[in-house]
Amino acid sequence: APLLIPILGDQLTPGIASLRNADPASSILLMMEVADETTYVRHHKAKIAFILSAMRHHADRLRALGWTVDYVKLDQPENSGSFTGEVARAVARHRPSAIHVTEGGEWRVRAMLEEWEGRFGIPVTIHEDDRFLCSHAEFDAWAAARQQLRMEFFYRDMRRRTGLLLTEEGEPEGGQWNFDAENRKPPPRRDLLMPQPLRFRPDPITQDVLALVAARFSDHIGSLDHFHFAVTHEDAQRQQDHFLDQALPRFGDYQDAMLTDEPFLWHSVLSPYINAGLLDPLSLCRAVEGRYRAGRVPLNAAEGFIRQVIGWREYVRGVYWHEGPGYGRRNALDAKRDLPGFYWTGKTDMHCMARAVGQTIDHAYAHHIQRLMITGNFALLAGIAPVQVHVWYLEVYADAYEWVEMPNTIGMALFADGGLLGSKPYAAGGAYINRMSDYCGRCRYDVKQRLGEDACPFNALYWDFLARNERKLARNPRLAMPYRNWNRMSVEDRAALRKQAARFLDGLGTG
Ligand code: FAD
Ligand code: DLZ
Ligand code: SF4
Repeated sequence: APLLIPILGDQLTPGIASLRNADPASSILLMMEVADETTYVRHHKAKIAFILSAMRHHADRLRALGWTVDYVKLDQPENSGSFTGEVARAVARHRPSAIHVTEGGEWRVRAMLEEWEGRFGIPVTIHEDDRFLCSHAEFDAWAAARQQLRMEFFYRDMRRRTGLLLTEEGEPEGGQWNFDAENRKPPPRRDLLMPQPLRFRPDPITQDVLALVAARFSDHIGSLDHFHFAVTHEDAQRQQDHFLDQALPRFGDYQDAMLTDEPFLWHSVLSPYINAGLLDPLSLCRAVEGRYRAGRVPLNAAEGFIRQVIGWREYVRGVYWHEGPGYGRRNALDAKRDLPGFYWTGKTDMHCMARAVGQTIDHAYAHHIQRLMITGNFALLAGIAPVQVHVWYLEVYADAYEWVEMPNTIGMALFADGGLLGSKPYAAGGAYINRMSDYCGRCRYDVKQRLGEDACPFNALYWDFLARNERKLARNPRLAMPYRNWNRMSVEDRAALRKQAARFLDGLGTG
């Protein structure tokens, strides 16, 4: 009897753990397009199209490598609509002796896989996903040894472990672990020489998927008109090389910058490929280091990029699994407001929000500072219920899987975990947005005003956020200065700001 090996939609890596010791002659690989996965949240159309097309291309690649792949398409009439239902049908079809599978990327899927052995009555081996540098046990051991889980210390361990950007003596290149202070330049003026990610023309497989998604998920957010993703390993690799040549040299300088009409700037736009398994994160980091060693990119760019991947990416995954399935329900600041309707349409006269949401609808992409300091910051200041914000981020980005999205949203953007992930909330008024973008110059609001019809909403919201959460946040040493400024204001000024915020918040529609 054969071995049955289900390959999930974000496991599109030929060397995935469950395949490593398997024999192509006696194994059947199962790939499943299922309704449950396309609708457990209402994913952006382009996200669904990317995953399904990448799955179909990957199945062809696996066949070319000699594997037998049993592939279930979404619109097959017998399709049961769930992983467990499809594995049940495959068990009946192939009568396997055992199942091998690589662990899923979220608690929901983990629970399903753990139930299979009892349900099907054959041995089920769940392999750890070793495409990550840090195993569950290693992260737990790291976390157990300390009071606070700070990314910076975790990151240094990952640098030591990989040897990335270390001198021969084992010291950090450039004498410093972290060059973040050199990664905060405001944006330059927009010009035609700014790099753009490659755009890949849909082949017949992708065209089929685009038609399927357009017909079946017409009520999901997002446009398919701008679909540009790579859906094969080769094309993802092309985008990686393009990034290394064109954008990486200035990635460091402009990591936090935002420009109207430049959705991508010097970012890599590689996260969908890394997360689905089309690109290997460690090889990517070694290539980045190679560019630095060859004198082709400055240290602040190479270090900044590598920190995001072996630092932040590994760290948020560790936190997700370490904190357990209840992490997504945390709400340390007791935020209860409904998500405003313009998160779905981009229709708001706040230009920064309209642009960040608008490009999200068009491309299923926004870069980190847009996610954190525009849409995230607004949700934080306005006190939007964390679960609603989490579902939004999980739906709208092509790179979104719970293990990476949830800690970024619940922890980093919303401070809903009470400071486990970040030492203070990333709250900012209009001045920050104005410094890091060209948005405010095109906005109907005046970023310099705090009160009145034309005042930038972020300003009153910022002070209202501090006031509303004074009991919970005033003792945070990193907020001492803003609270001092707040308490220095006159009683009348404070009341006027709170009234301004209340009026704005009362006018937010949901939808
Ligand atoms: P670049 O700026 O080019 O960065 C390079 C790579 O570093 C990324 O491809 C990514 O793999 C990694 N990276 C950078 N920052 C982070 C981070 N904070 N956490 C994990 N990896 C990181 N990233 C996701 O991959 N999926 C998500 O669902 C997701 N949701 C987010 C939600 C919020 C509220 C916030 C604030 C951030 C979120 N991020 C998420 C992190 C980050 O914004 C994206 O990884 C990044 O914008 C992807 O674009 P890029 O590939 O151009 O990244
Ligand atoms: C996100 C997603 C979508 C939209 N569709 C599928 C699918 O049809 N089949 C599949 O195997 N996986 C899909 N995924 C990814 C899964 O929801 C899930 O996040 C991962 O498989 C868990 O590791
Ligand atoms: Fe955003 Fe305020 Fe600037 Fe308008 S003025 S773009 S609302 S920060």
